Amino acid sequence: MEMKLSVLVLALWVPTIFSQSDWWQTGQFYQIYPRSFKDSNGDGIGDLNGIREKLSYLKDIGITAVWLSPIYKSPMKDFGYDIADYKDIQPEYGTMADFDALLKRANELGIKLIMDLVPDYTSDLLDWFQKSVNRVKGYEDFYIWHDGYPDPKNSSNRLPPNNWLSVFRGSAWKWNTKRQQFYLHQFLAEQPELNYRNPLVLEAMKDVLTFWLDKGVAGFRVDSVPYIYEVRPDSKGRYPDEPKSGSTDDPDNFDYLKHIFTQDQPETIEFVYLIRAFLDEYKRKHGGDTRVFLAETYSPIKIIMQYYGNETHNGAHIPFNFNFVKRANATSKAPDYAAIISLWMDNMPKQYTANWVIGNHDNRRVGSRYGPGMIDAMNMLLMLLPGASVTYNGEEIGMLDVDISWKDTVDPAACNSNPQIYQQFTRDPERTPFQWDDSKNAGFSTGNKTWLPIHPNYREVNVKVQQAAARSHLKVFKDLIQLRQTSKTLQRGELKYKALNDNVLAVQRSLSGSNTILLLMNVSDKSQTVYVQQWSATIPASMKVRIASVQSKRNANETLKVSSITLDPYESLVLE
Ligand SMILES: *[C@@H]1O[C@H](CO)[C@@H](O)[C@H](O)[C@H]1NC(C)=O
Ligand SMILES: *[C@@H]1O[C@H](CO)[C@@H](O)[C@H](O)[C@H]1NC(C)=O
Ligand SMILES: *[C@@H]1O[C@H](CO)[C@@H](O)[C@H](O)[C@H]1NC(C)=O
Ligand SMILES: *[C@@H]1O[C@H](CO)[C@@H](O)[C@H](O)[C@H]1NC(C)=O
Ligand SMILES: *[C@@H]1O[C@H](CO)[C@@H](O)[C@H](O)[C@H]1NC(C)=O
Ligand SMILES: CC(=O)N[C@H]1CO[C@H](CO)[C@@H](O)[C@@H]1O
Repeated sequence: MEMKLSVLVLALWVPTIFSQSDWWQTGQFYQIYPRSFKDSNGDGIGDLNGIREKLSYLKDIGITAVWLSPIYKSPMKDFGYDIADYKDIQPEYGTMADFDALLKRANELGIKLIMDLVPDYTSDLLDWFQKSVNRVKGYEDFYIWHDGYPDPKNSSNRLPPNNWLSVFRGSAWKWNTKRQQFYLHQFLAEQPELNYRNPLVLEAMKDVLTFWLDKGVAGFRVDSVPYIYEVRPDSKGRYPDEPKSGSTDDPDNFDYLKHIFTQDQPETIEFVYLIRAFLDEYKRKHGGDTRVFLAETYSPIKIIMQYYGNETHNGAHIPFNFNFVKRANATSKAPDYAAIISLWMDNMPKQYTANWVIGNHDNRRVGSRYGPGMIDAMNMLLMLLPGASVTYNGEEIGMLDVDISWKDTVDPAACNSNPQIYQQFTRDPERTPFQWDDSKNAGFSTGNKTWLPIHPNYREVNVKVQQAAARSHLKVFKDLIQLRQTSKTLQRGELKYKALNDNVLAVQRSLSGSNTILLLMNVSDKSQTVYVQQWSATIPASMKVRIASVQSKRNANETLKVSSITLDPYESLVLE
């Protein structure tokens, strides 16, 4: 009897203990692409003062934390992912004083600011590389250098060390005439790979982390994580070739090879644990909130789970879950969505926090990828699933891709190809300027030219219009965040989900003592009736509409008999 009582007490206590979730676990993360967010000085390029001006908008819609794509000094060969000074600001974006003012304003509003750290490679203009080229003592092995091999057909030529390819096409090795060696670049030739087998490189990167942590940033989104290490060369200094993938005949295409020696090496997992330990140690020493670690990785699920941590080591708080981005599109059916949810939830050990990403600066916009009818549905899914949500700027108003001609194309991933195939590679369409209002340049810039064209739909699709409209994507988005922030069920309730048929996905969140929340989304263009209680007996007989997609004829607070619900094409409903 006594025994039973203590079990009962424990059972009552456990949920309260577990309910102490850290700030990031149920947070709404928002990615700003600084070049396209808001231009404050009319040069057609977004900047830090522009971001500062718009922070109150982000506060108003309920954003917890903002991560900024790189703003460091850069020759902009890859729009900032080629860093020429890790401790300075790109002049087009402003000054360090502007950054400090931005951070101060963010702190006032209670929005966390997260920097994009690019640790895998640097710009070739960074002094580390210049010193390495010149074999300055201490920098000789900062990068990955190799003699290559004599060319039997041409005595004045040398052949690269092996067949490895650059993500941006062609050989990943480039001959440096000054040093008379090849260096490795997995991205642009102007982005040489750092050599983490040299412990000084990790120390240099920790120094960068400390610089920004001391300023007060809330953490880092770490770029290109899988590429940090390459396989160790053999005793003769040889790097092995990678095998062909069989997925394309184009030998310059990165997908031509299987990247077994250049991605997700065991040392890369260890690197992630070291960075996490460094951030945890910083918090122990300096106090304050958890400094978060968001990791960019498109790796196989088993590897991503290792990036979370192992039995003894913690890794990234948020190893990005890109499965909605990579595995779903306009042709996906409800069972495909259910499978994507399972893929994460069934593989993730229970002690970790899930996260969901539906868009970013490297992938097609949600409305262009799934079709405009799915914009609200995808935001609902993002906000109702357990864990952190990650939104790319513009997805809250349903911005669409812009068709960009070869002439106007600026993304190196596309410029390195040709006019026939560039559209496969270009990332410009999802990077166009943010649409604030219906004035010149969508309110993004007062200049005469913007760095990428504005979407012609900007008069209808913009923040101002959607704030004024009775129903809009922005209102749905804001209502969803408000629900996340106030609903205990969404913060820590159980998750249940099912494809009720080929076209309707149901997601149920429930917590004893708190309202049940149900998402129904029709992913197709026809209407149909579903019987959700046949699926889940814990769904109440009648529920209130909390949030309805813009296509819906239903109104908030309308009561629905749940025994049978007919959804219009693409209609999505959040019921409570
Ligand atoms: C031999 O290699 C050098 C250096 O790469 C190159 O400039 C030259 O054109 C090559 N000669 C022939 C005949 O291919
Ligand atoms: C966890 O990772 C650390 C660091 O890489 C490693 O030393 C340790 O063996 C791993 N533990 C397990 C159980 O795999
Ligand atoms: C859409 O996604 C499915 C897998 O869900 C895939 O087989 C198909 O190739 C994708 N289509 C496009 C156009 O990307
Ligand atoms: C923009 O164009 C107008 C009209 O052509 C011109 O007067 C003005 O000087 C231009 N502004 C800039 C910043 O180039
Ligand atoms: C729905 O009900 C809530 C609370 O009862 C109220 O605050 C809200 O204004 C209502 N919404 C609509 C659209 O009627
Ligand atoms: C709810 C639902 O699935 N409704 C319809 C959605 O569209 C599909 C196919 O286009 C219909 O078959 C469903 O009945």
